[in-house]
Amino acid sequence: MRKQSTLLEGDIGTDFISLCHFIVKRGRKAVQKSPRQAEPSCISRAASRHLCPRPLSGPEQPLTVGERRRAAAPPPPPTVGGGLKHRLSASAAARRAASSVALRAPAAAMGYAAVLLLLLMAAEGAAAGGPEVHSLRGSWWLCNGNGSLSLRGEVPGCVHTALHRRGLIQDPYSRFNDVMYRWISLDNWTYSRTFKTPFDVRKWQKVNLVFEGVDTVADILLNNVTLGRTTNMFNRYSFDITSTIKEVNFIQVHFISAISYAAERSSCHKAYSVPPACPPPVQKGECHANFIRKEQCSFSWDWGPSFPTQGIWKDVRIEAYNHYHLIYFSLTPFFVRRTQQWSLEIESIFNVVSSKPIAGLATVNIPKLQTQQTYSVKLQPGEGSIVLLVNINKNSTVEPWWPNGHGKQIGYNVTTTFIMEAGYQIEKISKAYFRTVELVQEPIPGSPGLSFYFRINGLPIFMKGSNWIPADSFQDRVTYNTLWLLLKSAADANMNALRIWGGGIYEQDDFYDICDELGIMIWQDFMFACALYPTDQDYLESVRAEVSHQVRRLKSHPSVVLWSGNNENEAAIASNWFSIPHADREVYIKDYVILYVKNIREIVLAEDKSRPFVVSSPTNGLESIKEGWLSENPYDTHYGDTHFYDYSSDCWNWSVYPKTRFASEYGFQSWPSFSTLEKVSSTEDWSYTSNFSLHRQHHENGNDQMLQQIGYHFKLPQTADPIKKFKDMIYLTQVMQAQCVKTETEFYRSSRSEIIKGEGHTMGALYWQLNDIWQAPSWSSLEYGGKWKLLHYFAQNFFAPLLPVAYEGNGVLYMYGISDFHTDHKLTLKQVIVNSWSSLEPVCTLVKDGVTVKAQSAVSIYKESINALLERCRNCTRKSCVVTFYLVGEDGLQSPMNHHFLSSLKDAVGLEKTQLSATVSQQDDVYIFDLQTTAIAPFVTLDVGSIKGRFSDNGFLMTEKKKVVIFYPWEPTSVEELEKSFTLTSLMEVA
Ligand code: BMA
Repeated sequence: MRKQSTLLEGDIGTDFISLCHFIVKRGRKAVQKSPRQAEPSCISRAASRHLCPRPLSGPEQPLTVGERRRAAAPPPPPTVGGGLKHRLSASAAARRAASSVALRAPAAAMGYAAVLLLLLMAAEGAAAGGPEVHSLRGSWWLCNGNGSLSLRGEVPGCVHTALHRRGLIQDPYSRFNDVMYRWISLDNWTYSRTFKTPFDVRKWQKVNLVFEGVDTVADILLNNVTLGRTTNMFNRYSFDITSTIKEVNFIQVHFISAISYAAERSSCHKAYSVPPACPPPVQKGECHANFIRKEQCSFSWDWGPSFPTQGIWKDVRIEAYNHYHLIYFSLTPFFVRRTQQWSLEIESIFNVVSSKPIAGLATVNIPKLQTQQTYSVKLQPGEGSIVLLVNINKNSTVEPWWPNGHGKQIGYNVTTTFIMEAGYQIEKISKAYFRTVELVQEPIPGSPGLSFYFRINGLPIFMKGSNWIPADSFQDRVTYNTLWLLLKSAADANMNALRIWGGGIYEQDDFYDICDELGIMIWQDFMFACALYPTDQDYLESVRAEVSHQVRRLKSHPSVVLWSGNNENEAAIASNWFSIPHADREVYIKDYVILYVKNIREIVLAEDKSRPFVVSSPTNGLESIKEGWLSENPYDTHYGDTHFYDYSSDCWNWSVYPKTRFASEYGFQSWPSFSTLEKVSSTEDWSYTSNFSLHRQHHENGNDQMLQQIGYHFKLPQTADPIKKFKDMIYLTQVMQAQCVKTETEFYRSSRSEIIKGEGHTMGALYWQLNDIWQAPSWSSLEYGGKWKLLHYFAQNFFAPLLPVAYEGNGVLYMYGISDFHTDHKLTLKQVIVNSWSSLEPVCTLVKDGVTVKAQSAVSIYKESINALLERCRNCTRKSCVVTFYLVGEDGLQSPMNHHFLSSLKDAVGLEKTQLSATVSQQDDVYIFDLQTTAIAPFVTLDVGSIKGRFSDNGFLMTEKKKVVIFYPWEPTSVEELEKSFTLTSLMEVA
């Protein structure tokens, strides 16, 4: 990058900041100083919990003194990751593998008498006696550290949402509230409630209190007995409460401020510092996020606010059972090349209470694939896994799961039944998806280095998509509908992949279910980003449990195609973002390898052999491994993936972009639309230079960078009307962003099939970033609330399966035909139309028949010198004409219309003020916008304010008198409502 900021020297003991985006080749990461943090004490500070009153009237009756069923024993240590902690050691894993083999014995090996007996038991109702599950979701009491605030709050939920719902604070996203409400995260809150045990506890051998997610550091008490402490929001915690539970119970979850905890952990790490200490001041965030296993961006990011929440953010329940209990259940497919047969690995992880092994039968039935197999199994006391290897009937045709645009997303119903000699029968009904995934890193003829691409079901797939960040600072506001709208929008824009970025969260189950359904491949980062991390024993233990839990939870999803250790941490060390003195480097390299290679990678490989793993993004992949897991230059275009940002070069100039193997991050900022900002701002905020506009911009110089980029090709608004000026600026930032990301993405897609000077073979374009966490300027293409920015409409086109792309080099206009189709297509390049800006009638057209665009390739389809073209189209100059073009094939096959500007639009000659008009009508569930123009209009934009929905096209170049645009509403609306909110803009309206 042309990074303007300079690197300030400092030793590691100084508080640091990291700017987490960075630019390849062109510079180093900017590091700035920030005020030193107050030194916290190393003594664990208990929250002021005694001040927190017990509820007098809670969601249920206040606690009465009840009989404790058993004498209160000292609390057992909590088990994390579903109580499977001990199984993570290498020897334990080996033991498990050995026992798994024994369990694969077919039922025939078991005596027939025993089989019969078990089946009889099943018939006689062994199904009875299954576990009792009692949810503790719902209304809890919340109170702050000194007891001055006490209120009801929902679980799952967090303190901020509870305060807002009760009217005690305003919308935290409004105006400057992120900094005003800092006190909420600095306080130590307590969640509590009473509950009656809805079953007779004497009937159960084991009762557990299970938290699917606690955010983050909290002491858990039941009936005033401390059960343990949670310290990792990504873990599942299970506490044995068999001897603590009573008929009526009082549960307390005493939180400690995540900010104070992180500071304390950092100050206790005395041997050496683990930078960065603090985010840059422009982010208005909190320090030491890397010392707490919590959503890293909740301490602020360059697109997001600082809301380090406290709360019980996932399900919490009581589970009571006898004999055994199923904790995890997963299905992973494998294709056995030797036999050309699919197999399914079904892994069940049990907790067995009985002191003796429990034998039984497991039956797997996949009716559609005429596959049924029965196995004799034996559950050993304690925790352990059963692995069933199901060979799919060779005579059945298995339809594989395909990414969006490449085929269907077929899944098969699988019923797995466990009938055991003791206890109850378990029947699991699930879906199995069959697909293979390989990350191909092999030599490419004519190029140094290695390829880096995904082969799905044996077919190379170009990954098209973007990067996902958390959809809200308050996860309890993220509903199924929120996720569906965002992910469907990704699929509708022809995306087939998203990277879940490592500074956020492992997403909720619904997210992955929707991706399975829509064919969106997931590149899943582990949650480490833009920082170095500690590796002390308890931290590592916590991470190990987290990784194992998340892999077990997610590995059945066909959408997940890659595990990736972290975001940019290989680069952080390699490019020395944190100015680590050379002599100290080894310590950090060692920690890096311990964390991502010796722990995370080992666990992932042991838990899931069905998908690839890379240690970082960006990385050089195999080359990084060769260089000791850290490459000298992880941005090398000949290996792995790259992240690339350059805000100062003219983004229309494709020659600035790296001809990489895989572009996993790149992008430009824009502002969200006025209707989105209006909800969280006041009239005085509505200017590009207001305090509000500065406050919301978390990326150093972000607003100026946008201005600079706009200035290359567009005139800035001059109007005296301040609100119009603000709206025009917003519009221009969106036009600029859409055009920049279009140019860059088209460059990556065009580079798919060629090697030039050893570079190329690009097989992925994931721009930064898909969605927003709040209403602020960012790199996103979808605004907070789901509204499509112009970039998203452009993405729909630039990710189209069939696309012609134009670019200039040395005065020559080249066109490429890009196809993601599985078969070759004979097409017509129809047409290259040249329009003069001043007329809706084309000056000249060119039709080129018999253009072959091979399956899954990018090929050159047209070449003409600009001078020849201008000459051919009489009276044209670079400034007075524009080129549009598209591809047409048989059976209605058609690419989107694309265009190429021959000069900057600020220099265009002949562009006139247009009279744009539209009429709206309803047709079934959609609305039709009939547009008319009196002259060519660039970047025509339809907007219906806050009415939820999207248009079929937007931000287009209108070169014909009429155009029909469809509006797909996401909630009920009417012609009248649409007309009221409707505005129509083009570049010519910016004055
Ligand atoms: C990348 C990401 C994020 C960041 C983005 C924009 O490096 O990994 O950390 O938000 O750049 O700066």
